[in-house]
Amino acid sequence: MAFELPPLPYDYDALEPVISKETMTFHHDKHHAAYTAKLNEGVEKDASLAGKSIEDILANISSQPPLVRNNGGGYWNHDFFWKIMAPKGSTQPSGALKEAIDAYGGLDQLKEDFNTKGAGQFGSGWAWVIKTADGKLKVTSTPNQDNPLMDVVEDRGTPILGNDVWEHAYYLTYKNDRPGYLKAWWDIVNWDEAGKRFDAA
Ligand code: MN3
Repeated sequence: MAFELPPLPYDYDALEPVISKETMTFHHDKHHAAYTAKLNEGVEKDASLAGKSIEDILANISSQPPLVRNNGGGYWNHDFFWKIMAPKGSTQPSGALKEAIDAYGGLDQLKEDFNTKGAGQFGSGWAWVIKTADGKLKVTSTPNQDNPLMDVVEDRGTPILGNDVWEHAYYLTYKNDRPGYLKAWWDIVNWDEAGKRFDAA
């Protein structure tokens, strides 16, 4: 059974002006579609992967070639990314996640640390907020399409938030201003979805 490109949970222009319709269209229809197709190529080459969930594959990614690591990561990361965004200003942190953010040092501190990680990630990659095994929030980053579910990364945990800092995620609008993109992105966080993931982790 092949992995399928999940549809966006909103219209292509739903995240404007933070992320443009043009960026969303290329990012989903071209980039995410390509990761999905190449993941399926990798799965077809390895019978032991047949029927496995993407989460199972990622948890044992150290046994996989770069084709599966890069595209399995890209497949999962973008599905997660679409879901943890929502139209500008539509949600606010609440519940147990808000309490964890307060324990972390507050939302301003979380944003500052996340933006610093995202801006400092050399080349392409992702900035993350994860829930660690002790139930706390931690800010991390990973290169390329690696993510905190993989057994090859230093900081493992359940992703609560993640931002794509590959140039394809922002260059059409922000050009080389990655920090400006990171700052604006907080306006389109889907805090309801992030809270559900925090509760379930
Ligand atoms: Mn991307």
